Amino acid sequence: IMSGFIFDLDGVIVDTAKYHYQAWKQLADKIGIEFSLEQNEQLKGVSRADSLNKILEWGQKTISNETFTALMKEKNEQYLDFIATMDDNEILPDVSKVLNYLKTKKQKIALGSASKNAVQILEKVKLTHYFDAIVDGNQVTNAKPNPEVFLNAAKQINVQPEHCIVFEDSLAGIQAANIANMVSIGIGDASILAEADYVFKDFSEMSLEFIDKLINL
Ligand code: B16
Ligand code: MG
Repeated sequence: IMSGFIFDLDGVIVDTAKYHYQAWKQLADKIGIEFSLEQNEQLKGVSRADSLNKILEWGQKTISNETFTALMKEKNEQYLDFIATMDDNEILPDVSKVLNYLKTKKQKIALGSASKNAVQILEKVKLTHYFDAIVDGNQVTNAKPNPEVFLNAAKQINVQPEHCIVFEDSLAGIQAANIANMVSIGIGDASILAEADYVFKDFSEMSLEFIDKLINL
């Protein structure tokens, strides 16, 4: 029996949200827009361009296309400076344990992330070898809650969507998994992720018996 396990990256495998926040915050300060942690919450799972659009909207600012491109580049360079300092200590609790368990059970594992920096981040935290397929922001045109990223991942690991399980920390990602007809598992705050089939604070709350249940879907 085999299932496909699709992991979101930011907020599920590593906490890069804090680096996104710092990079956007610096940029927002520079262009004179206020930007709070609560607003950052709304950028989870959202693409780089859509994130900048939201920040500009919040600040009621309009800018030229050239400036928009330049600001995106500036934010990403700042973000990459943070990423450069990452190592495997930044893997979230029990992620490695779950990946190992799935490997010993010969399950298919895929990444389904909106980030264009996903490959680089997996390399930094030394988890690349677990993944049978990596689908990231470079291969997807429709952002979550559109299910494209997860359907694409399912196809690459050759598992029917009904036999795929998605781990996600963003509401948009949970909605994408539900639309794709996959089992949606929220990682994080149950009040934010209420639409998920199951919610866990993190992987340390998930038993191996529960994972066995998912394998035998
Ligand atoms: P980048 P995920 C998402 O990653 C982040 O949650 C979101 O905050 C970010 O804007 C997006 O990636 C794009 O990231 O600028 O690196 O391309 O949660 O889908 O793994
Ligand atoms: Mg995420």
